[in-house]
Amino acid sequence: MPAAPPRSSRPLAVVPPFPRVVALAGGTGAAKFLRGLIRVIDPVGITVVVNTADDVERHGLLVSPDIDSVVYGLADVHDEERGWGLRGESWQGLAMLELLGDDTWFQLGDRDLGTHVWRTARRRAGQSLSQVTAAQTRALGVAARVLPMTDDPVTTRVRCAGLGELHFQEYFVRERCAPEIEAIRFEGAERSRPAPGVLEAIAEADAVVVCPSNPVISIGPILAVPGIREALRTVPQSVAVSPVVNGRALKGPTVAMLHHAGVEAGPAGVGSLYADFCATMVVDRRDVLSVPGVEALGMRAVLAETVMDRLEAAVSLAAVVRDQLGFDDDQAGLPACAEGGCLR
Ligand code: FO1
Repeated sequence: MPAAPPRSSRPLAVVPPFPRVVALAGGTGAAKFLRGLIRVIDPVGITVVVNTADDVERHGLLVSPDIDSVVYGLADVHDEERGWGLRGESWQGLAMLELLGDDTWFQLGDRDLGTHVWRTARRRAGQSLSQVTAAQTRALGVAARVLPMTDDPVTTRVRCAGLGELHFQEYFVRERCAPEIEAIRFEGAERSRPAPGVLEAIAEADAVVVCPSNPVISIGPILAVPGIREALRTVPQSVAVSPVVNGRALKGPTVAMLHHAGVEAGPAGVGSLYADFCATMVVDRRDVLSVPGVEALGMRAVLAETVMDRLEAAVSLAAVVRDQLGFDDDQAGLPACAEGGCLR
């Protein structure tokens, strides 16, 4: 009898029937875009790595605004019009806090307060932010994986003319982005470690997608966590969506922040912050004149409608991104009805 062939000690590679995508995300713009992405690419293969440098403690509660925007968006309970928090909110808790004399410039709705009470109890009982976030996504029926960029404390501090150094939320919400910015730093970033699963997800990813978030204060802190930027350079496919349209951001201080970072407040300026790990930039169709500037960075520029005023617009934009990554409908792992036909 011939001898049996030697058995390989290497496990068979199992290729999942959907693309593995890592999305880098801030708050409002990312939440809108991701609602589209999960309708054109199977959410089971999507890992969202979220900025946590905006996290803040209010009234003794731990608030993670960008994680909540992403999770609420994916769970379809986000208030799209306001850009943060939950739809159908009431504000009785905040009114009571005000009556009791607390500062209430950072508005927390009653249902949203439930999230922060729940998160704070678990964190104070010793669970990490990534453990709590995993439980949050499970409870809200979110199929995509949502990971904080780190479980370590990282805080964006903004030094403002005449006011000294402010917490990001003091600059953004309390001062309404009015003060002149002198300096921005991500306190704790250099000592932070990527949260469990972040580097593994990047190493296994077929593609990285940079959501249309503020490149300086939303994506910047993620890239400042040691190891993440280097890992992203090894991912085969990459697309970023420009958050700037016609020289303006749809929400927030993106333009002021880009000026502060010393780059042009347009797609080429955004691209210059990503060019070392990102091959393609989706540029708004109104910014056609910025295409040569993006291409001069060695990136491919693709024109599309990037304003997501309706869910259908987010789905169309996400489909452009999916096509640029080279995944067709079948490879995206979704049933034929998913794109366009099954919008909730
Ligand atoms: N943004 C505001 O402009 N005003 C607020 O009062 C406010 C409260 C708030 C509460 C919970 C939460 O998750 C987000 C909240 N945001 C508020 C948004 C948040 O400040 C920013 O969108 C992000 O930090 C930037 O991505």
